[in-house]
Amino acid sequence: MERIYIGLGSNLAEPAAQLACALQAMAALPRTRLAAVSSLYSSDPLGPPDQPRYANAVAALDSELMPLELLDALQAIELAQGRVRKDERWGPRTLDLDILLFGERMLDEPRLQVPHYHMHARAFVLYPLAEIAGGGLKLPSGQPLQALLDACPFEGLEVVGRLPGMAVTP
Ligand code: A4P
Ligand code: MG
Repeated sequence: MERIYIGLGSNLAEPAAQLACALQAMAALPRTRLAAVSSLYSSDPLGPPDQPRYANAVAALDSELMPLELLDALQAIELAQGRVRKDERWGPRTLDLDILLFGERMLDEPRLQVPHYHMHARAFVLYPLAEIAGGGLKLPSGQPLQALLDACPFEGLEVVGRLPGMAVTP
């Protein structure tokens, strides 16, 4: 059983509902328990500016799935919720599920890099992650989450509530 943190993002087709639906789907994965969910955040889009604001959250899973099994499962959830992969980088999407941390693992495979390559400087990842993991969490590099938070202002980010029916705490 390993503790895994997932970053959720959406900025199309009722973003908050997309995240709630994705949480239900993750909770239903085999050999997996949904252990914690952050508040729901609204964030300025990173990437092309002519796109709607994002809904973001972070969830903790306890799972016996192997990393690539989990990635397959998450991509199936993205597809089930209407995700269309486009060429435009960082463009709008109905659902993005990123594996931020997978236990203590450092993975560098063609389909999967963990820790997630962009988590270190993104407020919409770091603040919800800290909410459920605590600033004392250490990355596999040994770097404390708190050090990343100190270098990343709470900017363009807003707590907008809880995800419906998801008041799950550690
Ligand atoms: N992949 C490799 N490592 C991982 C991982 N740790 N977790 C591979 C998940 N996937 C991983 O992902 C492309 C490929 O990355 C996958 O096929 C998988 O094998 P994708 O979801 O198809 O592409 P993407 O998400 O468009 O690209 P990228 O570079 O991952 O984008 P990001 O970094 O996810 O950024 N602004 C706000 N405010 N909030 C957001 O949530 N999100 C993005 C997307 C842009 N701007 C945003 C937000
Ligand atoms: Mg992604």
